[in-house]
Amino acid sequence: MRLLPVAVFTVIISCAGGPLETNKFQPPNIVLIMGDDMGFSDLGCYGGEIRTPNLDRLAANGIRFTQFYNGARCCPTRASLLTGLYPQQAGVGHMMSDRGTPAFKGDLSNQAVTIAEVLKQNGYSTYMSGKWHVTPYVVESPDKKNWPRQRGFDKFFGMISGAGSLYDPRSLADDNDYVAPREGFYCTTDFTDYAIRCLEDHSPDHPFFLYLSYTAAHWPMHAAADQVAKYKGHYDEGWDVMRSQRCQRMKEMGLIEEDWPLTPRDSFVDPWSDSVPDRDWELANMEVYAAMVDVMDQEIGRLVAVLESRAELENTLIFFLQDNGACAEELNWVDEQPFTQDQPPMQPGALQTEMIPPITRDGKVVKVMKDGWPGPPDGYTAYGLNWANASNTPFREYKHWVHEGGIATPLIVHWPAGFSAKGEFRHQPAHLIDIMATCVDVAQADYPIEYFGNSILPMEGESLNPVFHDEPLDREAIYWEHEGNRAVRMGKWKLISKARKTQSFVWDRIDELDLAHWELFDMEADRTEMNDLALEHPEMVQKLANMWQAWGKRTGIVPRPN
Ligand SMILES: [Ca+2]
Repeated sequence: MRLLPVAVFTVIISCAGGPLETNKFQPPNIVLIMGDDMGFSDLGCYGGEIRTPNLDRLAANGIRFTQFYNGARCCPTRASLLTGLYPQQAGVGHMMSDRGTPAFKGDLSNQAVTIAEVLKQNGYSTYMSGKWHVTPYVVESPDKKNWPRQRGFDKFFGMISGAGSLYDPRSLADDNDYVAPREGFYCTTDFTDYAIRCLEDHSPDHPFFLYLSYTAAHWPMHAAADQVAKYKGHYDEGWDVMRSQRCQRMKEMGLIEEDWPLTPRDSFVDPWSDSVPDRDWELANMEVYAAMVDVMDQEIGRLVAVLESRAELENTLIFFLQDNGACAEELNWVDEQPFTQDQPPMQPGALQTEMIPPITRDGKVVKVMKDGWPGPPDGYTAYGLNWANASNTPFREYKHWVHEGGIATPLIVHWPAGFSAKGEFRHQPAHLIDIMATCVDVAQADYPIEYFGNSILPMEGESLNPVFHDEPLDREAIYWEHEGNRAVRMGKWKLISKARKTQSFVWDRIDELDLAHWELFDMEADRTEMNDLALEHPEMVQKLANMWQAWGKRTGIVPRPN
């Protein structure tokens, strides 16, 4: 375990023989902040045109990872992030339904511990605000064994489930009880308010861990009109211009290489023109999306200001990341809404249990996608594939897939007392599993072999602390599986197989080593995954596919349940 010279404070204690100098390790506070369903290049400090001065400031005074990876979707990412295991080892290989094997139980495994459980045992106070989404959402008499309070958090306010209205989210809970939102509730603001209250009530005689998990900028596109107004007209030149401008900025920043080609516009996206179908509705979606990210950044600024005012910013390790790539979902699976006319307002205190509320709290019918308008509570829209393609510049594919557009995320790390680098990039590939290992390392914490009688799987990740100091990361490979999409990254090589939807996925065939369906990319020469080298390097395909298969068996993914 590395000792951090800058985080070691000298104290003098008295003893019989006179003053004795000794070193007292001061573990850092840890703040882990995550955005939801965002593209790789949305933030200003990752090439985006959305105004994110607070995250940009953390990046300028810290480091940015250029090849950090998540788990392609909300729940697997959260399970992996919280436990330092691959999602399947933590019991959340897919969503929150039980598919019959431990890897796909859809509920956090008792062979996993959360970062909060580990740090709490090592003297930290542990707070969580925001989206949980690693246990099933049950309305009546839920089993709460995997709610945050039972998984290591001293305090919790947020959503047990995944998506919902940002004004009236379903499954909102305060500690162990479902609650209704206050008047004027908005997820991003209220989650931050709660996090700030935790910090203000925290006694500084010991460190804290805060997990702040926003639902911005997951659909629906919800933001206040005054925030959206700031982006009015900003996207009138359309998604093609947005893509080329982002790509250019990323190259100028040194975030991506000059010779990596921008991926072509997704074949399902129309070239932008003023006569593109539903032009104004499309533009309004992107304006609201930008406002959602902007508001999140403002709220992060508010939290950082509290740390600063309490003189805690210096020795607080802050992470910011996103849970999956931009989301191309267009809600085309949504049934018709039950009401066509406005209804009486909901009773104060009535719980919201619907992902898409049929009415707003004041009784207006909630209208979905093109029946509605982005922004206010009675609209329930997604920005869809058109803008997701631009949001993920320069990559291809989206949330769900394990191409770079699905799994590449910014990772901003800020910790003035921990490392001296300012504004630098780190190009080492790293993954969610490394966050637990990093927390254990910098807190000099013990990671349990056994927890409340259950044997605990060893951590899968590596501490990123050496990378903070620009030292290499020692690892063999990183692996993914989501909905039958498979990938492995070893050094510069990345092998990918996309699940074939025409064959009702490949659940029953995942044991086959099907060379024809693998793509191989040299990520140093071609991070945008444009030049498939599988036929040129069949031996590398075989090697990596064998590694993936061994990993799949070790983690319980293979054989795949029906
Ligand atoms: Ca997500």
